[in-house]
Amino acid sequence: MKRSEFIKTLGLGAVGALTSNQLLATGLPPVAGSGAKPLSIGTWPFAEHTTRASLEAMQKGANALDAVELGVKICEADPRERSVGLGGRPDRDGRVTLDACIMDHLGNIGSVAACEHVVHVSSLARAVMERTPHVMLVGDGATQFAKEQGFPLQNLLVPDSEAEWKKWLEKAEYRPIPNVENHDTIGQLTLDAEGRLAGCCTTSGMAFKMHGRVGDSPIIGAGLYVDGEVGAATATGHGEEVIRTVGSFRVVAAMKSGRSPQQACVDAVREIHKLFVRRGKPWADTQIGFIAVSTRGEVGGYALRPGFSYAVASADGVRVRAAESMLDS
Ligand code: SD4
Repeated sequence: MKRSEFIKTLGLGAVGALTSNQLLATGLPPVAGSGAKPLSIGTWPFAEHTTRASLEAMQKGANALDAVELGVKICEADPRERSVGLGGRPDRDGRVTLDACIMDHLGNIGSVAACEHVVHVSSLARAVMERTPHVMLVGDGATQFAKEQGFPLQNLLVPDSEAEWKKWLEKAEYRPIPNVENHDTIGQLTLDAEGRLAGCCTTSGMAFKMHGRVGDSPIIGAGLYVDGEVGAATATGHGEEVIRTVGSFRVVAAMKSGRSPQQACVDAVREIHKLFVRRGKPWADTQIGFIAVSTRGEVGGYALRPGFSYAVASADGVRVRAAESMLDS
């Protein structure tokens, strides 16, 4: 099935299928004086489709939060995307555990980590944000909450991912692969017509990780950060390194002190590299990428090594850009 057909089966690509109430039920006050056009930016080439869907939704009046959730859900539901949602690669015990978080421009946050059996962990993270007094639920507690909230529970391990895991088991040396080949976490940021920002990050994390391992993606400040007065950032790649440096917060903090989104992403990658050097750790197999957007709609993206790309969807069209990198290979 072609991706466009797949999106249609989800009923997500056709934004027109959403009721105007769904699109306009923002519940969020607009930011006064903003003239920003809707824009969305997301990690990796598959974000071409998800950012387009988010942009179209915002062009029809959706707010940034609804639009970002709508976009990443396309990726979560696609079994061909092997690092996100349904079809995600399992941990070393063969269990698919997902991480996700979501944040709006007011500082509302929700997150789930090491969550099993739920495809749309982005929506579950949003439910944590909107329907609990907490900001993060993990493991069985997250799945239990999903059940209580009426989320369907299902097996997320698809045959291709299972076969890959079984092949990996033949050698069974415990070396989870950070990112060079097994990438594809989706981190997406949206800026709506009213100047509101939102972001969401969702992943099955590092392939063949230890059961219970949590990466940066569900951790606010690490995998995602949104400051409604400044900008937003999200990360992909070797989560342990992004957590160590509080990566996405670092990017937004740099933007707050006057750096452009591009400069701020560069700074964050350099800092990670500096800590590798300082700790005497090898970085040959690792990859880290950041993307960022300012409230003015400027965007940036940068990676440790070549191969990272991101999509930008705006009134100018939808484009996948190869990110510049610190290293040559
Ligand atoms: C993690 N940052 O779990 C995620 C993995 C990732 O692209 O981004 N892959 O560490």
